Amino acid sequence: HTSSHPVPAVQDTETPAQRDARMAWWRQARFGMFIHWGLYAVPAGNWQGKPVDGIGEWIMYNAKIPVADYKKLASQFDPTKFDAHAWVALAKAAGMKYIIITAKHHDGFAMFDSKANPFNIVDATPFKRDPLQELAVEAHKQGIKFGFYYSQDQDWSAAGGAALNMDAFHTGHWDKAQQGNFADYLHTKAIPQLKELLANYQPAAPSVIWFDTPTSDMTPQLASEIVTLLNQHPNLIWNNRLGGGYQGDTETPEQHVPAQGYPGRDWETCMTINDTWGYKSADTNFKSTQELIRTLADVASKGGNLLLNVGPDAEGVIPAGEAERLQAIGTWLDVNGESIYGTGPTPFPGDHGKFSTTEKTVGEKQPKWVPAWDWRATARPGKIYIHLLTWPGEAFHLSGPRVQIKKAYLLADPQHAPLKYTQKGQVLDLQLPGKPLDPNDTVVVLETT
Ligand code: FHN
Repeated sequence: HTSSHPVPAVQDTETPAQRDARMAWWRQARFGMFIHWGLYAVPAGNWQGKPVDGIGEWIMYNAKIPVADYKKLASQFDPTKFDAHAWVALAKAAGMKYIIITAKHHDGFAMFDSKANPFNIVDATPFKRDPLQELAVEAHKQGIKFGFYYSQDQDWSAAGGAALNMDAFHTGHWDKAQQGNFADYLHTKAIPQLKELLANYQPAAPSVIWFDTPTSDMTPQLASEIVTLLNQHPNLIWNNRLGGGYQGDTETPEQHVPAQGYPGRDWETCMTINDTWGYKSADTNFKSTQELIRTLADVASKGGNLLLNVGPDAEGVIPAGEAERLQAIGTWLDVNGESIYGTGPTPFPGDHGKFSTTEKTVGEKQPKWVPAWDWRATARPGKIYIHLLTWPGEAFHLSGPRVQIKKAYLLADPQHAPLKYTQKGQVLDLQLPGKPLDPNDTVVVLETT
């Protein structure tokens, strides 16, 4: 194996078969829960009585809150309504197969019991509990995978922690307390905390470390020190946001579904339900259940996973607008999960959308691929699933199947009554009922064996 990395990572040294085995559960999963929860839930988007523009977990940066003032928020953080069992049960009811929670976001506050740094939920708040421990144990009990998001690079409350220089008018830092040496920060905070996260949650050890987001401070040499640690946990999956030239396991498009997915790479779209990751009391701009189900079908049709975010509040409650939508997605998946979990991408290449530069979404500024909600396909050996996202009427015309269709039926029809169709060459004409069984996504199964 050849690798230009100072320390080869698991992806550099494993065989394709070993990789397939390591990624197997993740590729089956298709749908996970992202949780952005931290001190920023206390101000909830407001500072000194005024709303602060931007995403909730960036309030420290956007309002240029001095480190000492931000740290004072910890004394007000007492999420007594937090219920690990209920959160994991909600993820399961939604049909999600894994949970990734912010162990430490860019603000530098650790949501776990950390001996490496006192700015953490056990030492600095009246709550004194480790919610990540409780969640890890519950996830293990309820049989769902669990992982940690960790902001290894940006840390706005530690001396030497990086901050992005977002534009010409701001330097990366706004408080003298942030000045320091990045390598020192890494050696005294980030790496020791990553060690804690990897070691202290037995038997519910994390399955994923979700890094976010490298700056130029993360040199290949520094990143390789983290890789040395990751290499001690051979089953771990980690994303492409470590930095230092490491590609990791997964591509991580944010707030959009890529036009063609990433053929040959594992990938996962992360997305908010409203317009913020961390809780903002004023943001109730929730996407519809229909849009979320369509997005899941879109992602699956390109062979990816959807990591859908919730932003619990400072009491430890997942906003009702988010929980309700998750329940509704779960209801759809109860009937239609076969067309999502463990499926492969569409056998019918072609575009279902267009690029737009005007689309405004959180986090990214590049042109976005804007989906058309016509139909999508997913597949597994012997079966093709046609996801009808907009009802085509009583006739559906499909160009493309290269194999003889043996039977067609609606997945949501408990009888699986056969649908009439004609197939001539690579053209299939399907007769459908006048109305969809489910306006969100009615799935037609085409059996090919
Ligand atoms: O800056 C963060 C943001 O707050 C959020 O955590 C997202 C989630 O993918 N990641 C970063 C931006 O890429």
